[in-house]
Amino acid sequence: MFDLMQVLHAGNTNKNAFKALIAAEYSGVEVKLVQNFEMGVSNKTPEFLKMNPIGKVPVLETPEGPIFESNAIARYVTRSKADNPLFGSTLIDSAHIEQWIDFASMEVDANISKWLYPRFGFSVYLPPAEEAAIASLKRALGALSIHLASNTYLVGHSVTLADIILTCNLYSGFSRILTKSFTSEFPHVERYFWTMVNQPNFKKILGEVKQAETVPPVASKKPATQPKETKPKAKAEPKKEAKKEVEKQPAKVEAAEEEEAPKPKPKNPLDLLPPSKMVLDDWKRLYSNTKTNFREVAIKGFWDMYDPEGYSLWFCDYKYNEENTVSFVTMNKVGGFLQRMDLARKYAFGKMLVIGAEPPFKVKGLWLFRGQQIPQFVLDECYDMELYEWKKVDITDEAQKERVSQMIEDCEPFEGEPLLDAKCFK
Ligand SMILES: N[C@@H](CCC(=O)N[C@@H](CS)C(=O)NCC(=O)O)C(=O)O
Repeated sequence: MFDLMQVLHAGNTNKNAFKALIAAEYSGVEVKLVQNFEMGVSNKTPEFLKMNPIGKVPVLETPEGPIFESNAIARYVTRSKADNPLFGSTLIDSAHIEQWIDFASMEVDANISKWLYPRFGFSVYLPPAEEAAIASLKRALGALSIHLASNTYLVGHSVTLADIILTCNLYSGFSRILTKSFTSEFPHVERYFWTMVNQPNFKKILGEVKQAETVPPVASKKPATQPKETKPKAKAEPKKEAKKEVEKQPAKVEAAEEEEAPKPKPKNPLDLLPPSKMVLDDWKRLYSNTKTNFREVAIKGFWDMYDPEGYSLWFCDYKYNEENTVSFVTMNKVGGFLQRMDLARKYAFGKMLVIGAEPPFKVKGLWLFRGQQIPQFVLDECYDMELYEWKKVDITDEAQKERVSQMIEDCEPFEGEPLLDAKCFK
């Protein structure tokens, strides 16, 4: 066991650095985070580049020499304590711990980063690449959720290094892009994540964790750069060992790797519209809770609640149905669209139908939006919008009204054809 000091170079919001700091808490190993680390400055000095020639953080300075790559650092910190249970006690447990560490890095972290960083403007934003990243992330979280349905921890019956690394990766996602509507598909992952971040050793480093409420909009076109860390802010804790050159700082929960402190959000123009008697959440609740007599209860309720002054209804029709030759690809495409509409959750309700018994499948939808127009921020932020023809519903036309009702209730056959899928945005 090495008692000598280990010094971690990184900003105090870096989730990769948190891995080692949390492992240190569990292991009773002393790791100090350097003070006043400045991203882009501290990691570009000749001294730093001697420790890590690629100039990235974190780097751990140890009495035996420097180490880079956060997983390697976390392993070293963990191994600093002999027979550390964080590494498991049998060969197979250790192998499983390594397995989940690789899974956390390659399947979870990599896909969260591919989704998040282009949105922050750190790399090029390409919608199909985003769709692929989300699909891969869902696949990973689906598998993880199955494992966690019957396991409290990834391996064995207590926290291991695999839990620490996975939780830090999930933390990056939950706090910045994985909204509740996204994570609710993976209930066991949710339960696991909140259990982990509330363990005292995690909480000490991560602080109070808050789930992202919206998917960050795509940043205005910026030249693609590497993610930057927030410049450390003034310390929130009084110094305990004032004379020490380096000192442990409380980890901040603010968006790690963002370039600037977030600016106050401008109000959404839809919040400035005259109040409406229709309460969107009431409708969504009625929709979700109606299990029988849907026509008499939910559809009737919808028309009773509908406020044509405060809201508008829209039909949409996919422009490229001839491309919809593979059922699951078509369904995934619609799923991706709904995912990207997350930013409009407070202002919209939607139904999307995939129609037909044979390919090519038709995709048609119905949307309810706050206001009389399709909200501009939706047109700006959600690229799928332009893949559809949009037509405002004329509710004085009974046929159109009936079509609205049929779409809400997934009426089958719809326009003479069976439904392959019906998805709801609520
Ligand atoms: N795989 C590396 C990732 C390191 C990394 O990408 N670090 C980012 C901050 S999270 C960085 O230092 N970026 C600065 C740069 O690219 O110059 C690890 O886990 O340590």
